[in-house]
Amino acid sequence: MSHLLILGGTTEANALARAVAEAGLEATYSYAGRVHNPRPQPLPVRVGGFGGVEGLVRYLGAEGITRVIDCTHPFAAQMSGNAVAACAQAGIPLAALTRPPWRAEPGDQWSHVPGIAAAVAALSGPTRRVFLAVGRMHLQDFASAPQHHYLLRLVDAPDALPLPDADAIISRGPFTVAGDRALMEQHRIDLVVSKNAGGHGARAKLEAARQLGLPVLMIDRPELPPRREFSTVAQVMGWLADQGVNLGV
Ligand code: 3Y8
Ligand code: NAP
Repeated sequence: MSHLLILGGTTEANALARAVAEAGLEATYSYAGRVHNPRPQPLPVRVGGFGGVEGLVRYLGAEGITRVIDCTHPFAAQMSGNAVAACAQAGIPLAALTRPPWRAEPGDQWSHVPGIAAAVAALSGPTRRVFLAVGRMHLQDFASAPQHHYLLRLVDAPDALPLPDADAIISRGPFTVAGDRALMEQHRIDLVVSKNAGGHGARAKLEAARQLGLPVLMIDRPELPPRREFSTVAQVMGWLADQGVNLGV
């Protein structure tokens, strides 16, 4: 009997959850519990950390998990590293469903930085009007560049902001080019800061920046340990079928 664990939190995870539910497979969708109202899923959902690698190994055994599909965001490096270590320890097959990084296209004005700290360092110059579309968890890092006016986009309303001059938009995406272009014009943005998330859900701001002729500070994704990787739901479903998971219902 198979029981899949989907490490979720992305558009791709949601697409896989739909395919797995339609195939009638036993599966659990896992959220970290980062936001107040995560999107509902067509599968049983669990919310919260596992308790590191050991906690995940215990969970895999206790729940009789037979395969893990890591569909977490490319910047969720700790979860992905834990999944590689725990599945190796538990002898459970692991596959990642991930999306290729965005690549600059003609007309783009990107400069790449290797991480959040380098992005903050790149903001050491005179006051800019910055669209800081990297979420909530790393806002504190940007407090060392308080001279800028920041436009923030957050999933949940913040209690307090660590930045003295900031406007916060509460919106969870996926976003549209027209919406992001209007937002950036309305706020007279002159620089966009983005994680290289890949996928479609947050690409709109990059297209809007190109249309507006704005520079983008692109934060490259962290290194992940080697693991089996797929880029489409169909490839994951094919892997499950090859592993003898009965997809017929
Ligand atoms: C809790 C689960 C869907 C999936 C929606 C995708 C698309 C929109 C792009 C911008 C960038 C950002 C942020 C973003 C994107 C999708 C996808 C994606 C970026 C939800 C979700 C959870 C989270 C967590 C949240 C982080 C934050 C990051 C906002 C659900 C909506 C900025 C990453 O307040 C917080 O603590 C938020 C934390 C991790 C990064 C950060 O550092 O703050 N995502 N995002 C997941 C959990 O609990 O396990 O409710 O759906 C999922 C989505 N976020 O189809 O609806 O798949 O990439 N999420 C980044 O890429 O820079 C927004 O604003 O342009
Ligand atoms: P992270 O830094 O890699 O993980 C930190 C810890 O959070 C993990 O060690 C684990 O706790 C817990 N965790 C993370 N993802 C989990 C999941 N899907 N289910 C159960 N526990 C999880 O992760 P993150 O960057 O905070 O991302 C958290 C969630 O938000 C993930 O679902 C991710 O897909 C989603 N997300 C993140 C981003 C982003 O920019 N980082 C963007 C979009 C969506 P334990 O060690 O206790 O097990």
